[in-house]
Amino acid sequence: MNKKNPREDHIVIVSNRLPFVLKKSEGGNIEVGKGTGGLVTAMAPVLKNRHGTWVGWPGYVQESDTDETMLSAIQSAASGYSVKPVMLTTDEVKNYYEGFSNSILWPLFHDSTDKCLFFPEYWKSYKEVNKKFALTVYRNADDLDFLWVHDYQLILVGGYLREMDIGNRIGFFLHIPFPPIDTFARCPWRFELLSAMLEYDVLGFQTIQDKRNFIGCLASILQHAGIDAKAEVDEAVSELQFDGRTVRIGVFPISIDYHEIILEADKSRGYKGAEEKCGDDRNVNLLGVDRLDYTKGIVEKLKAYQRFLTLFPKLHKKVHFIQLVVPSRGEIAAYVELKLKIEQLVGEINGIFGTADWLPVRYMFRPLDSTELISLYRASEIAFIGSLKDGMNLVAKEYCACNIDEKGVLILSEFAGAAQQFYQDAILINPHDIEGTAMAIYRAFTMPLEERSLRMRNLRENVKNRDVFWWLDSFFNAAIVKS
Ligand code: ADQ
Repeated sequence: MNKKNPREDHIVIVSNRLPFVLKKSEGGNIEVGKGTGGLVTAMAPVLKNRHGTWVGWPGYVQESDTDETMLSAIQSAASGYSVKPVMLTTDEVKNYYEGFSNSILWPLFHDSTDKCLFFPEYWKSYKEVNKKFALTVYRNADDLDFLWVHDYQLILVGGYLREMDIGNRIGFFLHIPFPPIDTFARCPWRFELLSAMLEYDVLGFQTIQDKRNFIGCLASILQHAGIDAKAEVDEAVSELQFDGRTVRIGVFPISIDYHEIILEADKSRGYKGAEEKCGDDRNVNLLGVDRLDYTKGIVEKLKAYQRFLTLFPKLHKKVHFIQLVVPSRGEIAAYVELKLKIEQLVGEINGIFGTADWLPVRYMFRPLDSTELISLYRASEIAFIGSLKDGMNLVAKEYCACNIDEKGVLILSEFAGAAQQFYQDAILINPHDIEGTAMAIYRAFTMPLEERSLRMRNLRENVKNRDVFWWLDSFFNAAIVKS
């Protein structure tokens, strides 16, 4: 039976992390910082606009049941909505978060099965923590709230809510790609994960390819188990019948708060970026902004840049590659190794090509505040995005929005979800093709101003027309039952 339509001005968002991080300093003081990452960037303006409740983990391990100071700091960090923290123990962080979420689902969904550690204790903890999140939602939701669960860490929450017999409509949005059957089928818990996804009323994916992969997996895995779960891929929002309910499956490419970011970008007009000259006389900042992650292709970008410097010695000193990396998942071995590899390559490139007055790569490993980040977007003539696999990639959208002068160039991996939206106006690259990517940097560098402006104007128009509120409305429209 389909549930009552939710009110649109009150949402319960359920995500692994709350949109800020709390830490206890050595002196015992509580520090509240802004969370980073794409989900927070996208969802923070949504709750500011619609109000509601955010259920999530505040990012620290609970020391005692009565950590009241921490709990009140959590609530005061949120403005315009209420916060319901889900506390995790050290074991849960290890097994549910670092384990099942980030050492099974993350690599599995990003074509990196060599990094998957299919440990049963991870699965056990994943189930327990998902149940914990569901219980927090159950205790805090009103009848007409729309319950909106986010991302791969919480796939089972919808199913647990159904077991608790909750009457609300429940949606799920997957921020990362959904893998093809050959990859997904390797997961020992494939059947449980897929069936759990069908417990939602509406399922959202970033791209048509993700939706196609999901429907392909349903057809293969569930139908082999004797469950009829057929859906057409080509419908804008496909429907399938499962357990007496209708499940809607749609594609909703996530976006940014375009108007908010251009207001900020406008303020940073005074920032002196690289000088604008013509042809080979230009001085150009090539900018990379990524979370530390092997899926972002940072190593491949550095190799391509190294190749570019080898191929075009005349352009030395004219190009400055600024690579920002925001720390992420530092407890997981693959991320520690990646950081070392990046630092080694940066050192190698600067050692080989650098001079007393030119550092070919400027590397920063820290989160930047939004003013600094936006200034860098504005001051960079080329954005360089080389994801090996990426759900969407909001950096591409942020860069275009901030490019108020409309002279910048977007180099974008064809394996980022954003490429399906920007393929006509970005320079698309295959990040595995180091030679081709080096040539793409050259092409961006030498692109005539007229062509750059035309492409960037189109890109910005695209982001403006499909901002985060457009995304929200599209998802909501699919969630509502039309009588
Ligand atoms: P992420 O993998 O985190 O998101 P992305 O979409 O690029 O990837 O978002 C990164 C966010 O972090 C951006 O808003 C960016 O501004 C910010 N950021 C990056 N480096 C930073 C730095 N040094 N300092 C400050 N901020 C920094 C996941 C999926 C994506 C999907 C989003 C949203 O992996 O594919 O686009 O969710 O659905």
